[in-house]
Amino acid sequence: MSEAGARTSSIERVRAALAASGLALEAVELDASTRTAQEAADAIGCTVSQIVKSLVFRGEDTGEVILVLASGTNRVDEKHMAATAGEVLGRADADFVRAETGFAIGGVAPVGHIRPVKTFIDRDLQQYAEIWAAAGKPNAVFRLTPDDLIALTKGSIVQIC
Ligand code: 5CA
Repeated sequence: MSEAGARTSSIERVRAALAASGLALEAVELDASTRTAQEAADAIGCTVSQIVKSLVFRGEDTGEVILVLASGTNRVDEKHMAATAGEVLGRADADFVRAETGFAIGGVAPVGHIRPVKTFIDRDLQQYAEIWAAAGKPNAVFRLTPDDLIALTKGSIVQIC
């Protein structure tokens, strides 16, 4: 992890990114676990589809980190995403995720990464008035709209499966 990443906690990085966006978005810490999409939906009282899963991949040709923001019930079709990304996306392990994003699995947020990350957004998220994403800790989330997600991440909207 970089010096800056080591000094700032994961949730603080998310809060700083939300504040810098100028959008009225707030990370909240819940009493219950939000470590998985199902747990997050149960704790929030929304559907699993409204949870934004932040899935980290490693481009097999470039070694580049790629973030796929997926609706909680969708599974990335790896062949399809390879065509979209222009290279095969390999699964990232927990150590790679932490080293490259500054987040531990279960708390990977769409924003507040320790360095900029190429981002794809699941178009299925567009249908919801509100969605929820992880905020850097396994019990922290924030509510946003699909338009907020695009504005925050500058991600490309794609079909992921
Ligand atoms: N906090 C919730 C959403 S609010 C959350 O982080 N959900 S998640 O779906 O984005 O994160 C869990 C995901 O991490 C799993 O879907 C899985 O793709 C990935 N994951 C879980 N365990 C591992 C592991 N050991 N190595 C790599 N990826 C993992």
